[in-house]
Amino acid sequence: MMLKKIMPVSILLAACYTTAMAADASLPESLYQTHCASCHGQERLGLTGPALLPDNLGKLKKEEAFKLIRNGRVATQMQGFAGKLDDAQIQSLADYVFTQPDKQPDWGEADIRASRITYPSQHPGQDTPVFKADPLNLFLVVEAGDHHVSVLDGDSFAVIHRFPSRFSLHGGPKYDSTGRFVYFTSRDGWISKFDLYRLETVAEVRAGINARNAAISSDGKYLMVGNYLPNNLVVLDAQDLSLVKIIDATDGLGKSSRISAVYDAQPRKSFIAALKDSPEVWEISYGDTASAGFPIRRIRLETVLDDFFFDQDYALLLGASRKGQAQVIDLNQGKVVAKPELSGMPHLSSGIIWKYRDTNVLATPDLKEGVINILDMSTWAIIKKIKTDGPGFFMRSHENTPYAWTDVFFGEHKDVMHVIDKQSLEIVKSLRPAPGKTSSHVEFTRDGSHALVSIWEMDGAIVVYDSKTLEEVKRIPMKKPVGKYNVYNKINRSSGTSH
Ligand code: DHE
Repeated sequence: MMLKKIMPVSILLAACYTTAMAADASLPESLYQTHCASCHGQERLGLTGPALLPDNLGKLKKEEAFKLIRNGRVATQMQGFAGKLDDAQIQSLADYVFTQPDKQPDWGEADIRASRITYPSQHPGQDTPVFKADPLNLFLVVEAGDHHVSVLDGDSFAVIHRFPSRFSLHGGPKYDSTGRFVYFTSRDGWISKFDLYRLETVAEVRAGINARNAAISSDGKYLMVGNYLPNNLVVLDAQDLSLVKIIDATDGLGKSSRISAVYDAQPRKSFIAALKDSPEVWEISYGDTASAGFPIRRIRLETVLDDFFFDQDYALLLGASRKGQAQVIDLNQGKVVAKPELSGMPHLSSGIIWKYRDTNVLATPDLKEGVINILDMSTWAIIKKIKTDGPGFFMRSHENTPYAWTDVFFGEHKDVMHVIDKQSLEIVKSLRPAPGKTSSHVEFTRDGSHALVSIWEMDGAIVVYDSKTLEEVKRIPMKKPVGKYNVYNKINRSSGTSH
C-alpha cells in the first residue's frame, strides 16, 4: 500500500537527479539515485527499504553489502543488480552506503508528524480477543528472516496470526500494562502499535532516523523513543502515536549526545535514559508533572553508560561502558554507590535477577568473554564467574524454574545453550537444539513450565523444552526468530526476563 503511494514521486525525483547528473552517470551518487533511491530514499533515509546510512547498517560488512547488492536479499523486495551493474559499479555503491553524507540528515517535528499513519480497524468496537487462547500467555516472535511477527499461543504452541513488520526490528516490543497493545521499534526509527485483541496494526510513526529503543509509561499514556540520529528523545502519545514532545539530548555542559537506551521505571513514574556520548543519566518524570513538560533530573557520572539494568524496585541502576567499567547508581541519592569489578563487555540489558540464599543475585552474560558474572546485589561483589563455551548475548529464567538459561552466541559453540542451576551456580546441562546452528534467546511460558529457544537461521525454528525435564516438546518452523516475548512475564516484570 505504502509502495503505491511513494513510488511515483520517488521515481520522478530520482529521474530528475539522473538527468542532472547524466554527465557523471558512473559516480556512486548517480548510480545510487538511479537504482536505489526509489526504495531507500534520495537522502538514504529509507522509504519502502531501510535507511542506507553507515550507522543504520548495523553489523553488515562491506563484503556482505557487495553480495547483497549483487544478488539481492531473499524474502524481501531487494532485487539483485548483477545483470544491470558490473562489479566495479556494485563495489562503488557498497562503498557509498558506508560513507557519511556531507550534511548530517535531520528528522524534525514536521517529518515526524508527516510520517504518521493510522489504520482503520477491521473490528471496530471489538474489545475482547478475536481468537480463543489465553491473551496473557501469548508470545510475540520477531522473525528477522523475512521481517514478520508471529503471534504464538503459549498453551498449544500454535501460531494464531502472522503479520509483516518494519525492516529490522530491534529490542523487545513493549506491552502496555493490560497486555492488549504492543509497540515495536525498528532500527530505522519506525514505531508500530499493534492491537493484540483485534490482531491488527493501529498506527505507525517514524520517530527518528536511527532509533535505539522505546519505553512505555506505566500509566500507558506515553511512549518515549531514544534515538541515535537525531540526538534526541521523542515523546509520543501512546494512544495514536502523535507527537507530544522532542527533547534534545544535550548534556549539562552543552554537548549533544546519542541516547544509549531508555526504560520505564514504573515505581518512580519516570523514564530513565542514559546518554551514550556523555557521562550522564537522566530521570524524566511523567507522573503528575508530564503536563509541566517532562522535567529532566540529571545525574552526572564518571564514565558513560552503554548498557544498563535496574534492580526490581528501580532504586538502583547497574550500568557499564563498552570497556567494562561498571557502576551502581543510587537513583534516589543521584550518585554512584559501587563500582563492581566487571571485565570484558558485560551485556547488562540482558541481565536477570533471582533469589539466592539470603540475597538477590544479578547474572549477566558477556559479549566478549565466555563467562556469566553473578553479582550479589547487597554488596555488588562478584560471587561467581561461570565459565561458558563462548561469549553470550541473552539470559532468561522464571520464578517457577530452578534454572537460568544462557546462550553461547559467538564462536564455534554458537549452537550451545547452557542450563545453570540457580542455587549451585553450576552448568547442569548443555543443550544443542540444532547442531551447527546458532541457538539463542530463551523465553518462558507464563507459568514457567516451558522454555522456548530460537534457532537463528532463515530456515530456523522455535524449540519448546519442558523446563523441568529439559526434554524437547515441540519444534515450530520460523524465519530467523531473533526474539520472543511472553505477555504475562513482561507486564508482571518477571525478574527472569527483560523489561
Ligand atoms: Fe540488541 C535488546 C543494545 C546488537 C538483538 N539490544 C537490546 C537492548 C539494547 C540493545 C540497549 C534493550 C532495548 C529494549 O529492549 O528496550 N544490541 C544492543 C547493542 O548495543 C548492540 C551490541 C550493538 C548494536 O548494533 O546496537 C546490539 N542486538 C544486537 C544484535 O546484533 C542482535 C543480536 C540482532 C539484531 O536484531 O540486531 C540484537 N537486542 C536484540 C534483541 C533484543 C535486544 C533480540 C531484545 C532482547 C529481549 O529479550 O528483550
